[in-house]
Formats: sequence, structure tokens, C-alpha cells
Amino acid sequence: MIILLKCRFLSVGTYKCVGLSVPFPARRSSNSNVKLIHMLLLRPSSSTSLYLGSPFPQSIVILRPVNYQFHVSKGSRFLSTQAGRTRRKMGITNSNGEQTYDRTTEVKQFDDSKIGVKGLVDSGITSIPRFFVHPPETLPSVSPTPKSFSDVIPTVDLSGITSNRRIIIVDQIREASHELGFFQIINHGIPSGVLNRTIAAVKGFNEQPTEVKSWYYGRGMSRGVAFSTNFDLFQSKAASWRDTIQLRFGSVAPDYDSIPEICRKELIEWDQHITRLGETLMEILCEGLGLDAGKLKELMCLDERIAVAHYYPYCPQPDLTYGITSHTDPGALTVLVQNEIGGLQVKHGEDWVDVKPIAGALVINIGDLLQIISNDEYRSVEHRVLANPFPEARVSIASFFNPSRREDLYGPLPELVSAKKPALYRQFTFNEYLRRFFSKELDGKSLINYFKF
Ligand SMILES: O=C(O)CCC(=O)C(=O)O
Ligand SMILES: [Fe+2]
Repeated sequence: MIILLKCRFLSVGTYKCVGLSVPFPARRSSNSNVKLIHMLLLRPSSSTSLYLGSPFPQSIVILRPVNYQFHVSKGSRFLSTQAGRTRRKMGITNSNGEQTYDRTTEVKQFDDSKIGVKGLVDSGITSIPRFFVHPPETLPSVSPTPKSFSDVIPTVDLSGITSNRRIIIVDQIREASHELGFFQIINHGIPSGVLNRTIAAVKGFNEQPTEVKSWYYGRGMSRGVAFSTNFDLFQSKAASWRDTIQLRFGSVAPDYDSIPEICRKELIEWDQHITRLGETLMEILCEGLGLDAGKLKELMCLDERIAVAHYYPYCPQPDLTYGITSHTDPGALTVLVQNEIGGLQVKHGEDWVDVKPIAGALVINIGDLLQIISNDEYRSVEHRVLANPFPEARVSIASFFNPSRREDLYGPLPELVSAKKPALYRQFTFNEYLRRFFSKELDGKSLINYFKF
């Protein structure tokens, strides 16, 4: 029995398959349109056949389909064990008789491969796997952002925040939070060196060999740390082109040893910096609503932070996918640092406006919870990130401030409800809120609408 495999996503090494050692790559494809496709001719024993743990069935050609069961390992590292099916069974035929594909299987194989989006790029792909392709009607239009919108997102200078400039700052932040839900800040007190070091550390982690990173790859947050491609990979209709380290800070600290050492110190320090800044911003936001400056702190909105460090590598087909799809952030407030690549866009009426990278600046946006608490005085606005068309990766770290008391009731603050402006949302616990958030894919404003009267 001879099986011919075309595999794109295996790193160089010796793969041991059903008692057979195969030097890899065996030889290159002669097809010049298909780069980095390796072909192997294998002769497994007659009772078994073989499948090399490639994340993409479409890149595998099995000349003699058979039922198969396989085990593949590289050195001592386990790669994949699965009960196989014939190729014919893997495909699904639609009503027009065309072959579609088994998306769930492909997504699972990709996730099991633990290589992430960056691993795909490193393997030399020139087209993206189809489960990353978004329906054309949901893709960004190719027309550039209108020029007049290029300065829509304001930049607020925080210098003099403890002086009599404070009322100006409160006013600027109140207006931006009411109208746009987004603004940038400069002179915020976190040195540029810290911003650059944190970004460089996250970049450094993601630019290590796939084998090093795959050790960390996984979705469980029991240790307060996870590294994976798209937290909603299994819920979303189409995946997006980014890998993310997620960290939970707060009453229960993350298991520090589980944070990759290459960015551990930087991410922990980053959380300390933005917690101090978060407190200042929350005071300003409270003052803008006419509340006691400490009101949000009292509601425990400072005590739990989720940080997501995103890595958006070069995408070979950026017009077919996203870096992150349109969504609003669920928590109270988000503080984000981004490198110089750009791609973050905010919804403004029917248009999308760019949040231009400004050296040393931080991007702040209002989350759904603060829109609800403020009874719509502040707005949580949809935003998205385009897939990165540039060779240099885009890096961003978003920190979400969430309430820590998950069984307390949240809803519009009584101070902001009146006969003229009745409560627009019902009350709920943050646990109920999070359950709702994680049960669906990242999409638009559906979370906030769910709690609306
Ligand atoms: O990477 C960015 O600029 C945005 C990330 C984001 O919106 C998020 O993580 O919620
Ligand atoms: Fe976001």
C-alpha cells in the first residue's frame, strides 16, 4: 500500500510513523506555484496507514483512501493521534454536488497542531486555510478611510491632571466617551521605554520557533494564563488572523511560572502600570458623570484585569479575513497599547475610522459594562482590526478592567436614573454576564442588547 502525502505544515525533522522513520523533507514539490509543499512516499505496514498530523486535510492527498488509525511522533514529542477516516468521508457534498469541507475537523486539527497563525506563516503558506475566510458581505470594503475621518479619534493630554487643567481633561474625556467611546491619551505617566519593552517582549515570545511556543499553546485558564489562536475559534463562523496570550490578574494572581519567561516580567509590570493608570481614568470618568471620583473603584472595577497580548502576523490574503472581527469590549474600560503598524478601526456612524498609532500613546475605550452602569451616558463602540498586510507583525496589548465581585448585581447606577431618563438595562450579576459573553462568538453589540429592557 502506498500513500502519497503532501504536507505543508510540518517542521524539518524525523517523523516516526507506525514503526517507520522518515527523513523530512523528502523532496520538494516540482510545482513552482506551490511553495514549500513537501511530498513523502511512505510504505506503512499493510494493516495500518498514515496521516501526518497536518492541520489541513486539503493539503493532504491520499492516493489510496483507507480507513486508518495513526500515531505520529517527532522525537519524544507527541504530535497527534487520531482515528482517521477515508478522504471521501472527510469531504461534505452540498446540494449542488460540489465538495465542501468538514470545517469542524479542520479547525480542530489546526488547534491540535498548536502552531498558531504565526506557525502557518512560518511554514511558508501563500493562501490562508479556508476556515479563516470570512463571507464576502462581512469583509471590510477596500475603499480607504475617508480623509475627513482621519482625526476623528481625539488625543487627550493628561499632563497637569492634578492642577487646574483637570476640569479640561475631565471634559475632553467625558465628551469623547459620550460621542465616540474611544480616545487616545498622551503624558499618561507610563514611560515610553516601558511601552516599547512590553511590546518587544510579546513580539519576542511570538517570534520564537513554533516548537517552543506550542508548549504553551492551550485554552484552559485554570492557571490564569493561556496562549492560543482566537479564544472563540470553536464558536466563530470564521477565524481571524492573530495569536493571543491571555492573562488574568487580580484577586487570584496568575501562576507566574506558566507565563512564558521571555515576557513574564514585562507583562506583570505592565499590569502594575495600567492598574495605577486605570484608577486615574476611572476617577476622571466618574467626575465626568457627576459621581464621586471613587465610585467605580467602589464597584470593584479595578480589582480584576484580563490582559490579552495579541500578535497579528503578516497575512498573505488580508482581504479575505480579519485580525479581529467587529465587537465591543465586555468590561468597564479597556487600556490598549499598540505598536506602529496600525489596523485598529472604530465604527463611527456607518463608517470605520482608523485609530492611528501615536508613539507613546495609549488607546482607551469604554466597555459594555460602563455603558450599562452609566445608563448610556458613555458609549461602548464597535471596533475591529484589519488583517495585517505588512511583513512586520502588529502587536497590541489590551487590558480589560472587570468587576471582581461576580455575584453582586450590576445595572444603571441609581444616581444616573431619573423620571426623565429611566433605567435602560435590567440588573444582572457579572457571572451571568460573562456566561453570556463566552457562550457566543465575538460579535457586534449583542451582549449589551441582551440586557436592554
Ligand atoms: O488589537 C487591537 O488593537 C484591538 C484588540 C481588541 O479590540 C480586543 O482585544 O478586544
Ligand atoms: Fe476590543
